[in-house]
Amino acid sequence: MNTTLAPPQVASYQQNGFVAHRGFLTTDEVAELKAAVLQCVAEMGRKKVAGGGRDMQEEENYYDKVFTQRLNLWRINPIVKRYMLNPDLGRMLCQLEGIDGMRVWHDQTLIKEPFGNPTAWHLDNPNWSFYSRHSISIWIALEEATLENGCMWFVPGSHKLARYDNVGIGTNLADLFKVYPEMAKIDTVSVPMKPGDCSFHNGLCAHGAGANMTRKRRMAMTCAYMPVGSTFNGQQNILPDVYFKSLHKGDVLANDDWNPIV
Ligand SMILES: O=C(O)CCC(=O)C(=O)O
Ligand SMILES: [Fe+2]
Repeated sequence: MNTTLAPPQVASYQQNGFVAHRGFLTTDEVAELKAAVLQCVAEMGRKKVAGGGRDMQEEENYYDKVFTQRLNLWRINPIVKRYMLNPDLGRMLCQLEGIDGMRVWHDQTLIKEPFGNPTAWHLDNPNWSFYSRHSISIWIALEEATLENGCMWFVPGSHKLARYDNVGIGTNLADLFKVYPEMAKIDTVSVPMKPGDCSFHNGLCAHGAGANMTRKRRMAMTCAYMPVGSTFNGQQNILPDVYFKSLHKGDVLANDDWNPIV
């Protein structure tokens, strides 16, 4: 695991809201993490959230054909946990966001299957149970991500324009730009990746991915992180029902079992 960021990478992240980090995992690490993720996917069947999260099932709708999405694998697999909760990764996240501590929000594998739908432009953080200008995700390519099979695209600087208005990930690629027309005036940037490369993106940076026009899947492992001290905003997202019902708006989300510090 190459957890050293060059100062220009940090500066670029803060300016653009995303940055690529090539060669994050070695070939052996990619093989280990990929096998663990595929094992989890096989165990979970159509269940989307592992380890006691909100009950969500995969269906046959448009969104479920954007990718095979399985969340919180870290809760059922020690190998996934070792990677996603790695303290050196935690230090990188804090360095990028310029803050002192991060908790896991949720991990997710996103497998854009052959001929999978595009991932509409969206913001991540407005979907989650806390609002923060310092939430961050890592997106690790476990297989090659290309322009043909749906690599990630970003709108540089959009994290500075975004509010917490939530348009979700719908079927129209560009619905986000109805809410933020100023973002549609910025040139977008694609980030094709080799296996083991990763990118980081801020939870308010606009991003999406193209369709998979190929007969091979595009497999990624991602994890989202929440700044220590973040407070509950009233949204359930993937929180377990019992925990969700126990929360009041404004409570600090500090459950070390559900959202451990990295
Ligand atoms: O993999 C994709 O197509 C989208 C990924 C994404 O939206 C994310 O990691 O936040
Ligand atoms: Fe996203």
